[in-house]
Amino acid sequence: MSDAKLSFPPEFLWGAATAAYQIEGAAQEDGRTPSIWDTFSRTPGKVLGGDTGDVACDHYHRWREDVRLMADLGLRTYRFSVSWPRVQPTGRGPAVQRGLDFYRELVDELLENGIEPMLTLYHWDLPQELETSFPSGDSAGGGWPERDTAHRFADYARIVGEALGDRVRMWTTLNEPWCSAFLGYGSGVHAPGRTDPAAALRAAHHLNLAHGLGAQALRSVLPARARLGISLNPSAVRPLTDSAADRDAQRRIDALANRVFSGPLLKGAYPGDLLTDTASVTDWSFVRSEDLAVIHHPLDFLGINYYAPAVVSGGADPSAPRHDGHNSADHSPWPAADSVAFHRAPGELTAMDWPVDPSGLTDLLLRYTAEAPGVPLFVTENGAAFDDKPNAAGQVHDPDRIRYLDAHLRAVHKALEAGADVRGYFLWSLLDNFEWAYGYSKRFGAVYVDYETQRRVPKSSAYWYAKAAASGRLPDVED
Ligand code: GBH
Repeated sequence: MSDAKLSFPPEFLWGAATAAYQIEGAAQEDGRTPSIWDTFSRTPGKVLGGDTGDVACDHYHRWREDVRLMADLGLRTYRFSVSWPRVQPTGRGPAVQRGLDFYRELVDELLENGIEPMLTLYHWDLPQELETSFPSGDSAGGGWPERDTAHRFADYARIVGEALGDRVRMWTTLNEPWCSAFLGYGSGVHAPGRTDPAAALRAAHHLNLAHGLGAQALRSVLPARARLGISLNPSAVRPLTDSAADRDAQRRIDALANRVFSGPLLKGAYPGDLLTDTASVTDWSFVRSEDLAVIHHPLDFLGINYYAPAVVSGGADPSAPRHDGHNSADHSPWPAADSVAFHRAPGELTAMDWPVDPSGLTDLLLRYTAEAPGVPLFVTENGAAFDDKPNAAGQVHDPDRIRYLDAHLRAVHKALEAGADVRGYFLWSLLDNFEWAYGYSKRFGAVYVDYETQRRVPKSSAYWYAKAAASGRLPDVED
């Protein structure tokens, strides 16, 4: 692997990412109310080990130290999310000044250290009240299946935009709406844990609408220099064989994973095959024709989150056990796709049992270069969990993660060479943190967190990445 060191454009932004519920803790401080993840993590059996985000990395109190860490590592950008229930408890009505001040102080500290903030408005922590109490009664519950939630999101976007628009340039509305819709309301492995395929599709549409209404609200309050995007987790989905059945399975999952978002966002329409594939589940009458123009809002950039590819085949026995990465779930996250079987892609496995295959990242960057011509791309998340442990000297050596990062940055470089306009890369994650349904059992950080003492220990991958950020070239990978 010690061929010519690959170099990246000088203005390439080297960053790291986190999300509010995964790191902040302080769940009940300064007027914050519960989000759907507080409720879900308190529901027995939903999160491994009964873990919650109550304390997490205690970032709410240690943010200065964490910014110093980023500065020491030479990061040029930091992607974080705002906790909706910290800023607008219950998701309706006036903002809590203290909540906004927390993010303002964080942003100022970043800027003072020369680190450009990228702010995500929604990384899955919906105020519980919006899930529980909902006005129209036209769906079986509240939350994202309910149209009103998209309007509540736009109000919240305006609040944060007004408060921080003078200092934050890069804004993203949603993180991975696929997960919110299909893991939250379909398979039920994420909050709020509902398992209703029709609700999942309604949620997907109302998340799209929230993005569009949120983007309009932001444009009305942000200065012209602001840049506005969304982070998707498109699936690099491949057919197991070249058979017609497997290629059709690929098409079907591509519609449910990718085109359900990119269709309205980039073309102003849902794909016809998605509507027919899912006709047994819903008639899509919740989509109003005027919604599509709202969602089809010009993006200043598109964020791609990538971890691993998927391999599918068709013609499966719908009653056979599934292997789609949600083995403990009784319910599929893929509406009307019971005939699709998921297979383990080849490659070394991470601690999540996800295969290491960087080629999917190159493929996706080139695909979205073609589908969103002229729209700059960011890799807004990429990284891996491994079984990291401090050695006797207290250091954490993680050569697997260095190899993973090196391989995926090479995949980004390959896309750059082939013409993709990739402006930056955010390592997931800055810190070990609350890994959703897996609690604290999975460590994605470049920095190790001792949850007993809250001590942060940069892993060897953090030093490797710091060298890359400083030089714009990939350092050697030693095993
Ligand atoms: C991201 O989610 C999140 O944004 C972040 O908060 C999280 O900590 C991080 O990644 C690590 O998990 O074919 O059903 O098996 C990524 C979630 C992981 C969801 C891969 C889809 C495989 C799809 N995605 N998963 S499936």
